[in-house]
Amino acid sequence: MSVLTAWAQNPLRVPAALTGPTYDLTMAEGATEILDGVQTVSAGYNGSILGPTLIMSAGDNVVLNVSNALGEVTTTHWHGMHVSPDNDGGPHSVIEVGATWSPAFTVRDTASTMWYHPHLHQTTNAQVTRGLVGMILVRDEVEAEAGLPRDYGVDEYPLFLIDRILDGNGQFEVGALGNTLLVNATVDPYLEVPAQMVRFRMVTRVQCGAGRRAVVQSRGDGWRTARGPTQHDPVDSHAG
Ligand SMILES: [Cu+2]
Repeated sequence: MSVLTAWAQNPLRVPAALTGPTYDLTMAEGATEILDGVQTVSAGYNGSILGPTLIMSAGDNVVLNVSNALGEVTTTHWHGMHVSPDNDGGPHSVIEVGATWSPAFTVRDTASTMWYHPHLHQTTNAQVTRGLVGMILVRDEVEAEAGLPRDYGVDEYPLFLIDRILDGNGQFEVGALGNTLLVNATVDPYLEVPAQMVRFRMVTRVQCGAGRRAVVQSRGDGWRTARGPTQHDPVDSHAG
């Protein structure tokens, strides 16, 4: 139909959703076909790459059981969440090999888009690079009444827009500037969506938008923008 259609070849990976109050996550290594016919050593929560989207509601009392089957020590940090230091999974909350860490807390955040990832000194970058990232969506009554799409996987999708270095053998390499743009660990992705407003929850570390589409941003770093939703000019996505 268009240049974009010819360019986008792979169905977007859409992480499964988990709802609470108990969330079971197992971190493990795996292999993922990112480039055609190549198995890339990767790691994920409950799968070979990425992690399920954790859907929470403000005020929920949640328990997260994080099991470490990675074969190396790690942590899991709830990036952006308002939780006590004991529960936030920073470098001090080490999960030993084979152990399970079970923080429990009340969700104090209002509606927001956040993410989770390992946060251990020295190894954060390597573990995140292999794919250990997942999204957290907090819902509340204000968001429910805002009329935004909120049917996860139907008209609401998480998008991790992250560049990665893939070496000559198609393996992840830790580094600052990637040579491959991945959306949910998918190269050249496409997504079939219903003919209506669709809501993308984005976590990105690259300058990028969603193809040639106008982007309406209603949150910045997990929070509502001060002036309400802002209309951005259409932007192109580029690899690297
Ligand atoms: Cu973080």
